[in-house]
Amino acid sequence: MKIGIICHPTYGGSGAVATELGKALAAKGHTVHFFSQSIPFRLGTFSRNIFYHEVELKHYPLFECSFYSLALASKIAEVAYYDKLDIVHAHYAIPHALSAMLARQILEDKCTNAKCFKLATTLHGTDITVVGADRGMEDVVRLAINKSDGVTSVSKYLKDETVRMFNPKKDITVIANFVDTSLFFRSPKQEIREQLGIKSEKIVIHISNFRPVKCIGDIIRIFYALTERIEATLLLVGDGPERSEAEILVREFGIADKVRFLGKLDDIVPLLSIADLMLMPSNVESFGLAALEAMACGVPVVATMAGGFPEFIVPGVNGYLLAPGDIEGMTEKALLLLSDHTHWLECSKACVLQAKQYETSSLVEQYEAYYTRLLEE
Ligand code: GMT
Repeated sequence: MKIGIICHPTYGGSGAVATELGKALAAKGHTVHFFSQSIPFRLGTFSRNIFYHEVELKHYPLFECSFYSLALASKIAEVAYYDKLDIVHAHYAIPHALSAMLARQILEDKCTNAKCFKLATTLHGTDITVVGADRGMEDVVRLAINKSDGVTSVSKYLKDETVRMFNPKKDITVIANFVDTSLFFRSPKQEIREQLGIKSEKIVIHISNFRPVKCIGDIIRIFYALTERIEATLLLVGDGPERSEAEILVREFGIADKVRFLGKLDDIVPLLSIADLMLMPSNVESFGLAALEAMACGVPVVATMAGGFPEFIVPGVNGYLLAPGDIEGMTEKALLLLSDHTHWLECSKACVLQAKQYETSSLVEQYEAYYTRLLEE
């Protein structure tokens, strides 16, 4: 198949899933064209089957905006026409699905096949729960959903939310996030601890784009409570709007020497491999890819009951789930995992087993079957 993938290039789950999907499809012999504003952060490879089309932003003096969606539509139309794309797969409903719709209209008179390409849209979460919930954006998100030939969501939770909020015309297929366990596995290296200046203390980790939904303040509060009982270091990987607030809180609590802001690192396996616990106190999380990747590396996760977490985190077996904002509850479960090594070991093994249920190869097969269905319709 010839597949176009539109994704956000920035540090975040939807870009990661789209890019890993495209790489896996290319490895299976499909031709994959990526469309993005800049090179997706996980692409980092080249192959005869992978093409990358940077969408160039035009700045005109008269306008304050840069018309990304329009430039993207022109680019998709051009590539779809000349490279004869079968499928265009938009990751994140807006603006990506809308740009693909426009590309189809551009091609209307040129294509022998009325639709040129089939449009698949994957809903990742905040396109529905945050942007879609904004009354000013609701109708365009609904249009993006209803005009796609097929819509998938990354969890059952997100499917239910989408049905509740938008009552879409077509059924939504759930295809979960995935992890490549041949790359994400526990392989602890002493030198990583040494490089970070960490001795024998426990390591707590969080990875995200520090958006308000991630509740970074709660992570600092939980970690502060932990340090009153045990020796620990907190590794914060990623960056984003809540970073400054987090730093202020860390200073106020007097724990700056125990908290490391590491920035947007691509290679997270070495850090996950030395981590004892991941904290994910999000108040909205459609799936939680970072948690799945941590589990593949044997790291139990203390998360919230929000969104998709309950679909793969089983309390007491491979992690714990508490209500959003329940700092005390999350601290207590974190302490339980960090102070009872036998329990930690059992959870860690269960995490690895659970992650194998979300192996890249099997989820990529689901996407291939999905594309085939769309093409046959
Ligand atoms: O918030 C993020 O981590 C980024 C966000 C995105 O839109 O890129 O991630 C969303 O998509 C991921 C991949 O499907 C999911 O694993 C995340 O749970 C989801 N984030 C939220 O729902 C907040």
